Amino acid sequence: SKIFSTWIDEYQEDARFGLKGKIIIDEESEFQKITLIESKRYGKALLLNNCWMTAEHQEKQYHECLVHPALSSAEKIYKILIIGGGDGGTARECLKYREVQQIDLIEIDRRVVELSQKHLPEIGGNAWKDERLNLQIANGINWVAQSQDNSYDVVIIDGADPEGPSEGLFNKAFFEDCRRILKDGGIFSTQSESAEAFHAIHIDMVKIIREVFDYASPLYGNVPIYPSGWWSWTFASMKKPRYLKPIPNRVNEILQSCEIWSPRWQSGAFNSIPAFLERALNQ
Ligand code: PUT
Repeated sequence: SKIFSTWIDEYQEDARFGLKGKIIIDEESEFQKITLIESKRYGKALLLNNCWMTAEHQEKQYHECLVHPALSSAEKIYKILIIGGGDGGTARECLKYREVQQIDLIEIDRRVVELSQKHLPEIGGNAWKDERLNLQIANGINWVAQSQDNSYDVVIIDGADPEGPSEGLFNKAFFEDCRRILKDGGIFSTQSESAEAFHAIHIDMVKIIREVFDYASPLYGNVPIYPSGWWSWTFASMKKPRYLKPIPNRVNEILQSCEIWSPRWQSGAFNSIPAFLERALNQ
């Protein structure tokens, strides 16, 4: 019988964000502490180094928002790079588009993939069996550094928070390499933390991405288990803010399968920037 009696919390400066549940897995991988829990409210959920990563019944809030503003709008979407994303949810959303021919999914921690495939199979869904998916267990920063110029149509950074193996996914040198490997007409997408719980990190990130790309815009949405529940993703491109204009054929292809994302939602989310954030980003 299931007894959801333990509080599992992510602790952040004077606040904690938690679920009642039961711990299924608690182990140290080569890279980090991995915890899997089962909760009544959001189903099974994954934490890395005690920070919430994903949960069965609210992962769409995160994955749809990270993927669709980029894939619905990039000039081409033949070849996609995902750094991180070992739970498979980002790949699953990308594979909804028939135009996608190849996804290189570079996850540093083999155990994240193995445990997600076993305990969170619905998140990756059919992605794990899709021939278009090239899963590599490797260091994403090295992968980007070693990739040729102009080699990807979309680059998606689906890392954890800026500590442990994900720390190097938040700096200018890395973003510059991402721009270098992006094709003309391509779109860069990254999770960019909470504008409330990790205010300084979020603002710095958006500002640095704006220094690297011609255009970059944060998009705000909700992921209830993450600190503050208010999350952000940042999209960037060269020459024009290409991520603001979903292509109608692609929209028609995916719209019915989305729980959160739609062109209307996206437009609101890009525009719902609170005044204090707009000021902070413009300083
Ligand atoms: N890729 C998941 C982001 C995690 C935020 N805590």
